[in-house]
Amino acid sequence: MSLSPQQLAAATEAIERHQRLLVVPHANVDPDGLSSALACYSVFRALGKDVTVICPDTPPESLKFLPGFGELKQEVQDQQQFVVTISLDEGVEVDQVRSTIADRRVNIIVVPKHGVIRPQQVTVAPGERPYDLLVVVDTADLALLGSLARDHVGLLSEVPILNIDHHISNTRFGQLHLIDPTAASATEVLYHWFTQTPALRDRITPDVATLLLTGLITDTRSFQNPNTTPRSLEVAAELLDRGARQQEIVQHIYKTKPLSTLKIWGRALHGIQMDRDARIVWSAISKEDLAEMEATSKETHGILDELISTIPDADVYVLFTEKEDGGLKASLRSSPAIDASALAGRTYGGGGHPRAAGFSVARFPNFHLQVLECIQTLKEGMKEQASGDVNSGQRTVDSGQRTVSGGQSVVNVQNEQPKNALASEERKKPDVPVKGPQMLGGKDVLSGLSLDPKAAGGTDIVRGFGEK
Ligand SMILES: [Mn+2]
Repeated sequence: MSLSPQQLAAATEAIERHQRLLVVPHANVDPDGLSSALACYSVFRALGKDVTVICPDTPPESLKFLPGFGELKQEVQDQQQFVVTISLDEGVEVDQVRSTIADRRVNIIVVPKHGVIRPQQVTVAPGERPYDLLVVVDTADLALLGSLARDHVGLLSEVPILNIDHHISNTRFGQLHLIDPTAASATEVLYHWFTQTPALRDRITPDVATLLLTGLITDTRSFQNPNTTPRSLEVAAELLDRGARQQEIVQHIYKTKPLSTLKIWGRALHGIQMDRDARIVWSAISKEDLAEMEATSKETHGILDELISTIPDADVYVLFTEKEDGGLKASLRSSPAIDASALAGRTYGGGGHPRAAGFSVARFPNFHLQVLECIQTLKEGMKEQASGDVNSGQRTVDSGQRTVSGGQSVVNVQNEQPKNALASEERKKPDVPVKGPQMLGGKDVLSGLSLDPKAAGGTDIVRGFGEK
């Protein structure tokens, strides 16, 4: 599915008709979301619009190189405006306007030069909102805007929304849609729109091209993911032609990782466990690991994709992270054999997408024991799915230890949007390239990672944890 000329024209017309634009990506922003937002910022500004671009969280340091990064605001200014209007009679001029606030009363004092102002000439009405159009990018569901969605319900419901996305799971919120699930990134959708529209085509400066290419490179993992289409490669080539600075992107995204991130990745890779019979691979990062490596739980982002590409011979991949403020976050990826979203939902009330999902556990006495319990539960869930017995085994929450925080899991889900792997699934391609062990020279994959294969063999799990 691609975008119709009518959809593109409607989006362009919306931009032309409105003046005060607010551009937002999803919370837990990723490079595609941020690049899309900044590309919109740049292009709409060039059209003479007043544009505010929001990054709902602290933007990652690694993305500081993105053109326009300094323009990002974190807070939406959306205070109510209340307007008192006085319609003046012919010939009446105003000499002074003053206001006082006292005893919880606001008094507006209008002194006419001559003539009279009568009460019936006064009207009151809510003023205009600071924004007249919202452009939401790379966001499958409004809830994924996080605090912005919670704190600005009025804004989201009253101001028209242009929804630009490439997730097949997009809920089609808003009044105008540019949603193309066959696009590898939100920036690819933007590229299509901009190049098909004469008024926007010339606005693709080398800076904008760099932004668009950043989203494309990161959402395809440098064109490694199966969501990479001939079209994405063409778009990349055209962006290079338009002056996109590919080396700058690669340098900043892939070749500059803080030491803390490398250390925490090392810890996660070293701690890989695998149950060969159950075909599940996992690793766990505790609060102590994070503190020791001076890393944050956000730095574990990306480890799972690394796990999948290095250990292809499993059905479920899980990364458990103990969060700084307590609680556990589990991120799941799966082969086509397992529906990760159903698995996360049935076991721990989480959710996500068929191939990428997540869940949270709010409280537990011991992180590592909780991880083992989760693995056991997930294995049971996998068995149920394999046997097609999807209606039994709904887990009951025992003794209140395990509570799933709704808000947290919503945020997780965005994290777990596969880089549009879903769109490729539509095209009936396998998401994870089927690589047999022979591709690793017939050697045990785990020994290839210089891990003790015994400790990772599934039987020695507890001992593995006991060492920590
Ligand atoms: Mn994206």
